[in-house]
Amino acid sequence: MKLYSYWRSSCSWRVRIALNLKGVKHALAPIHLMREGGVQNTAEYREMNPLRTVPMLEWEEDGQVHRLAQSMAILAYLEERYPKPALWPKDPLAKARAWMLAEIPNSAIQPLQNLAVMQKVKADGADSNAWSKHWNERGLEALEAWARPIAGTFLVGDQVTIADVCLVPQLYSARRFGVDLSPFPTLTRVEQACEALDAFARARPERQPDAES
Ligand SMILES: N[C@@H](CCC(=O)N[C@@H](CS)C(=O)NCC(=O)O)C(=O)O
Repeated sequence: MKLYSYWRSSCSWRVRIALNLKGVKHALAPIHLMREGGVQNTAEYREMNPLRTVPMLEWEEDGQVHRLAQSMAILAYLEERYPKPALWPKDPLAKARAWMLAEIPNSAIQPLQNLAVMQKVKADGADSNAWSKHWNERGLEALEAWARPIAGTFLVGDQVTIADVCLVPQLYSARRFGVDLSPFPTLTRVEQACEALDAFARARPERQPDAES
């Protein structure tokens, strides 16, 4: 399998964690989101992924090339294909909770801090960093409040779930935007537990082949 990824992309990072946890052999194809207007915007990449985003997973099967974009769809596919360890709990309520918590970074924070959105906000004359910081704070407040009564070692009980996979990259982004994480003790405690796992550690931006200093 080949993962089109950018070292600092939080959505790529989610997929890197899942591939590591599930022990799926893969190669990384770095897509530089900033250089020369962004490789994601080239005709060649747009041909493969018209939304011009990473991550994108590519593999060959039965003589055909298959591609998937959108981190949540990729994670769901990996879950079906490589069920162990499961990232969605079996218990219906725990499963829905894990998905709910994952959706806060996925749909209430990351889309608003995405590079293309920040570029547009800046072009329209606003402070794009303050914009992203605001949406991170708002989303993380909600995530902390939902997680506090149900967290164990991880966000939903004592097993890593999809919620943790989305949490760790989001906290990294929040720090980049200058968010004070002290009001979110549950989130930072769970982050520490995740970072102690090799699969999470190996997925960190600075450990990627395209990492920059
Ligand atoms: N919902 C998508 C979002 C993908 C996305 O926005 N990726 C960012 C990096 S985290 C990107 O490629 N941005 C490129 C750009 O904005 O030009 C997913 O979960 O994969």
